[in-house]
Amino acid sequence: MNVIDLRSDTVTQPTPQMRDAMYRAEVGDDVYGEDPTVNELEALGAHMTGKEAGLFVASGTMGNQVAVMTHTNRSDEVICEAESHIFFYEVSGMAVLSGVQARTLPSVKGILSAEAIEAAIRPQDIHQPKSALICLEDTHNRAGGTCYPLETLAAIREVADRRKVLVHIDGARLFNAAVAQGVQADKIAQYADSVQFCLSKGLCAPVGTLLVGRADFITRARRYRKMLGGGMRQAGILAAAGIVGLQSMVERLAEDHENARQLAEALASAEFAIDLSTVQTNIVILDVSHMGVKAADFAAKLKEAGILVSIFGEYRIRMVTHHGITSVEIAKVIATLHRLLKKG
Ligand code: TLP
Repeated sequence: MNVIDLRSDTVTQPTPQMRDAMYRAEVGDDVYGEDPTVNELEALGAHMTGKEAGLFVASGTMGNQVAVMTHTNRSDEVICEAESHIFFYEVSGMAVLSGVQARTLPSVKGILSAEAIEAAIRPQDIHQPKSALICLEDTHNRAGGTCYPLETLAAIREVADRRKVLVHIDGARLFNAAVAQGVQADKIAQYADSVQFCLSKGLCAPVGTLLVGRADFITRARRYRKMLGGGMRQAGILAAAGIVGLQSMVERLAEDHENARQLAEALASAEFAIDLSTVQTNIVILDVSHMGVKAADFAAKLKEAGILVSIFGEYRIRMVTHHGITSVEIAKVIATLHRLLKKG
């Protein structure tokens, strides 16, 4: 049986063009700054996001944590959304590695408003932590791949500047947001002091993330990457695939969005509980509570039918479209879900 893997876009395989580029990559010792392919990738990522410099790190988690380490001091507070990856899925990294406290805010579909953020910024008071950093997630994973409207980002930037707080964007899926909004990534990144974006998700590279920002920020971040053991040597082998990802895999993300939309619309019309307004990119979140089953049991039934999904809560299932999923697979998933719905 051919398995249809909708657990995540992290399961994507490097393309033949990537494998070829990896095979041919010119490499050097990146801790000495001598890997030409890593240098090229960092410059390309910085250019595409309108930032001065870039840093190739092992993962999105490392990109987020190095950013927090670089932007904050011990005892600071970081404002983030209540279900953001940086708070929800990074093993309390910011508390452990940076010695900071998270101030989590509820949101509407993953999107924080400038007003809510401003209300959470602390006054100067010897008893209170300093609000040092705002972390936004674009697209927002647990909210179903939602994008920050550019005007919301602009309003948040205005608050951040006025209240002297920095902004980091967890853009693990930054290019999904850019493609969905019909803009270049720099139009989003312009509102942040730093952005991390993953090469290993929809862009299909096997490993890696770029952290981008001002040159002095990246110089300091490079030391924290080293501290975490993330100074890699002939990493150009990996960076080569990232370059191919950035150069040739961005526009095609629209296909993944189209497939997610088709899937979501077909399921919504069959009375599955889906909030179509959140299906803006490549993620579909399905609520199975009204079917009288738990997400784990429903996922097990899907697995028997050859479809893998992620469990995102007691009654929530996540399906992610990506390069390995064509409209043919989407049609099969729709048919299987219809069958399961009828069986109850
Ligand atoms: N997300 C993974 C899981 O960890 C949930 C996934 O399958 O979606 N920020 C965001 C918004 C993410 O979605 C992820 C990965 C990360 C950061 C971390 O990236 P990695 O896995 O490279 O550390």
